[in-house]
Amino acid sequence: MSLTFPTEETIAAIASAISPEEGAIAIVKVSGPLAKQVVSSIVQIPGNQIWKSHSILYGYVINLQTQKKIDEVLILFMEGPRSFTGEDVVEIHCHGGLIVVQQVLEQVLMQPNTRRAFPGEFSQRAVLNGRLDITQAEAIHELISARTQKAAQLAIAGIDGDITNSINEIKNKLLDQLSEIEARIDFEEDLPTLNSKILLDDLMLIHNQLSQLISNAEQGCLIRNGLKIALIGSPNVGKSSLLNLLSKKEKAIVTNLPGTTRDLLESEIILENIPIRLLDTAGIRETNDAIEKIGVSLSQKALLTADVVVLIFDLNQGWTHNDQKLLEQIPRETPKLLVGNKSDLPIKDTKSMAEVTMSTLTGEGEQEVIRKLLNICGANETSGVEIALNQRQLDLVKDAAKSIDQIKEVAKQRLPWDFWTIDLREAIYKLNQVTGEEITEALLDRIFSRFCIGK
Ligand SMILES: Nc1nc2c(ncn2[C@@H]2O[C@H](COP(=O)(O)OP(=O)(O)OP(=O)(O)O)[C@@H](O)[C@H]2O)c(=O)[nH]1
Ligand SMILES: [Mg+2]
Repeated sequence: MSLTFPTEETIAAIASAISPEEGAIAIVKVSGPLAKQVVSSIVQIPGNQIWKSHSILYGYVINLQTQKKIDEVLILFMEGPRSFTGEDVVEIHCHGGLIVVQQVLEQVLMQPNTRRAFPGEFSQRAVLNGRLDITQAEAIHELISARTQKAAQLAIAGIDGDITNSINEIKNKLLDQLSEIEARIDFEEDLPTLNSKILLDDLMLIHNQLSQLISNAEQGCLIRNGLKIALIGSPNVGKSSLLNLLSKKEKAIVTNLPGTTRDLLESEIILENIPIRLLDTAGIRETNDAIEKIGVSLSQKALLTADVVVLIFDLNQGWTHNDQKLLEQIPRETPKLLVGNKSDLPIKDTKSMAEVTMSTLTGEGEQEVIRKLLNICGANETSGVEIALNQRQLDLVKDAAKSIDQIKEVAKQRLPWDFWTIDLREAIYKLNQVTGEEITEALLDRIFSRFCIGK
């Protein structure tokens, strides 16, 4: 990477989660040329301990104004370039909770030429100093936000460099093709002619590889971000019962009174590696009850904004006018599943609307509901996904695939070789952006600003 970046400033931030009464240990991370100097001026280190890279010192952080001890700490010094950022890094391991760690950070920030780190700035410096490539830094961010084991596994593959490796493998094939073609442009007489059909076939094989990455990324997106599924229906059909059944706990109040649920209630479950936020909603009906009205309007909103809507109705009552009205409110593009509940009771509706029937009381049909649900979410093949691009990477790979696809047209029209190289170059350029080989400072800022502080 040819970027230069002002890293003469020393930065600091809390690198661990901050939570009241929790976290026995917290970490304040300091990185930059003054890291060691800054930390040594706010700590007292008893005995004959010496500052040595990759070893630990024991001591106290001192409030320099009052000369009082703030905390008993361990200090880990990592001399650059053998550190996460590639710069001198000092970690102060202090006690957790809310107060002490903030005080330690404050003391650090009071030192001259030291400032609070921007979100993602440690990772950004790691990339700029060549310690990580950009896909690895993005994978660290994803590892921390992983909500399922599978999401964590995908992130680790990214940290290992699997994304960069697979992109580079494809890019190198394109570079080979590009150089073959360019040689023909420059020295046509001296070289055997190129067979455009074979070349195009090869390029389409590369296109298939990109398509595979794209479809894996779509699965990966499900694994990482999960889905919001709203349970919608008339009052008393068993929405809360279904939420309880799927989340395996008595989360929602269930009674035989229509209008029991008034608030939105959320439960997170994991199905086939996918984190799913299940929303139980108030039964939707005309009502004069002021509280229920608010609940109904929240339900309407959930119906419009969910990734997937499960419309539940009561088989014992049959498909009602109200159910039909609800069905018509579900946005056309939202995947939906019509579940007929209470199959243990006499079924009134002979010409059932149900895509699947179940009883939340006996559990009958539950597996079928889950199977159908996963199916409409497009989540049946997540286990085969080994690497998954994030949205930024995916957009670029889609662009690259599009450029290669355009070469088909160039070949069909029998345009000169120069035209092939335009699209090939564009595809290579996009792939270089994925791995960060061709990336602007502004773009880099944008990527890292999505990270949280201390990363
Ligand atoms: N027989 C039978 N009863 C059920 C079944 N599922 C739910 N019920 C009963 O139906 C009643 C309503 O269930 P809830 O889960 O509270 O229904 P809801 O759709 O959340 O109702 P509201 O929150 O009022 O909109 C309760 O008495 C449940 O025990 C079922 O599969 N079979
Ligand atoms: Mg309910």
